[in-house]
Amino acid sequence: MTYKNPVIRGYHPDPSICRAGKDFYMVASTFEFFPGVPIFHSKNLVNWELISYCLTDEEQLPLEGCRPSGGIFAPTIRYHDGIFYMITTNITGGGNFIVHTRDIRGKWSTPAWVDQPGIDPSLLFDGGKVYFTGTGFENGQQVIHLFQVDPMTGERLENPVAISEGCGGICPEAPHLYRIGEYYYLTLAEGGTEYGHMVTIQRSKSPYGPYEPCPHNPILTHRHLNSPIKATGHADIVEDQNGNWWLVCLGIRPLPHNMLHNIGRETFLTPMTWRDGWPIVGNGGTIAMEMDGPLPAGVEPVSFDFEDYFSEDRFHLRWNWLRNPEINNYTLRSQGGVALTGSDITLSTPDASPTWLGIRQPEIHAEAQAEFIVNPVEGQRSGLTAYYADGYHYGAYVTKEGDQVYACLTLRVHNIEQTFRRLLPDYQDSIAFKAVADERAYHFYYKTAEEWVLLGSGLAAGLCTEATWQMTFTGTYFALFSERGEAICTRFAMNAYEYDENKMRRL
Ligand code: 6LW
Repeated sequence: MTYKNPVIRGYHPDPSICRAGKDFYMVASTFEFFPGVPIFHSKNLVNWELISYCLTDEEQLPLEGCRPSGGIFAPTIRYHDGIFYMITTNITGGGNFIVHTRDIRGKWSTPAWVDQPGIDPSLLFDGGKVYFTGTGFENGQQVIHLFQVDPMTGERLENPVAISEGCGGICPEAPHLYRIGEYYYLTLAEGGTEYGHMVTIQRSKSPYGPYEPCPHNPILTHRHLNSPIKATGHADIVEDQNGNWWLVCLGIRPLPHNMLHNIGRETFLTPMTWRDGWPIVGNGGTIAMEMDGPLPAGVEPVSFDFEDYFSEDRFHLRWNWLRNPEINNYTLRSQGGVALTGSDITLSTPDASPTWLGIRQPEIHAEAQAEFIVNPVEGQRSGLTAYYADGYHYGAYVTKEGDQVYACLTLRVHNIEQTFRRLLPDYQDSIAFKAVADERAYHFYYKTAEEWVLLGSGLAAGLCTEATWQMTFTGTYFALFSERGEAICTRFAMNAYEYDENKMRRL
């Protein structure tokens, strides 16, 4: 059966997968965004439904003062004896920790902290023992540490053992250990999570080593490939109920004819087979936008459209907040709509939680619309933003200066701002904003009557991971926001379109 990649679109990096019977579950990193670690469910490995989050309260996910791309790094999800475990790292507070649950759609436990530095922790349940693997350092060299751990308490049951320094690439990370037949297999990400990214594998008859590298490492890389998918790495593998093997990994889809990506590292799927005790991944160690494989169930059509009138008594699961939100600033109204109460915290306030409600941009070509009822006070800004981080965002908003109301667009890249303004002499009490993203730019419009009016545009290059002054790992959101006053959003809609090389304008 053929299917299309990415299987989870938009910023969903560092995927980890597990199987419980005929049900598959997948998680991804979330950094400074809240709730933390989304859980997706699938029966066919292609259609993934967002069903919950692992980290849903401040005790599990303290993000106070978290810098852009701080917070939650790579997670691992595993299922053993009726219990789901998720292990990850909060690099802003606490380090490595494990949460668990028997009800994957319900509440997860409080963190069981593991007294071990490093990132990318993983767990292997093997014959009554549980092994932790994660990155570490010895003699200034990045290594992969292993030790036995109590998964309920996080207690380290022995001293860490350095089992690998990687298979020759820089930054050996993202370890996952698997017991397959008589061998323990260790997958790693190497080469760094950018364009040199790759997946390697090695095996041993003991979890403590010594390990022998696969003769055809890297088993997956696009570092050499002219492909719309780049930076493939950070993989996890799973055997389905029919004995077929699959690998999920992260990858990026750069802006066409460019080496910049704005919608983050996404989740890709490829079939995997075994030959002479070593894995063969995808098309000879590469993956594609369309692949074929023995999927465990039929594929449903994928829709990118999303619309929300905020008419339920809870927020749709796709909505995220920045860091730990002041939830009293977000009121779902009985008559529909959400009231956003802005504070003095703005989109540009460093490491803070403005009144901001965002949804990931799933495709380079996408459009978001938001309708507001708002009577702005002096200095208020309420509207729709294309947001990457507190130093990188484009916001269309209504504001008031003196007794005049304006529709504005402010572009913020690094410490540079540019604002476009339109006087609204006949403004009443409602306005709509539209953001149209393509391979070149984000184009913003406002509407107070029948026609959309162009406010201005900001280059997509300004919201790219490669553009940020500090190393970041996330992707662009469309978000509602309000600063220094209240606004009611009555409708939000998003559409997205797979880009077609033939329709692409040459830049
Ligand atoms: C993650 C590391 C990586 O922890 O980037 O893809 C880090 N590789 O393994 C943040 O996503």
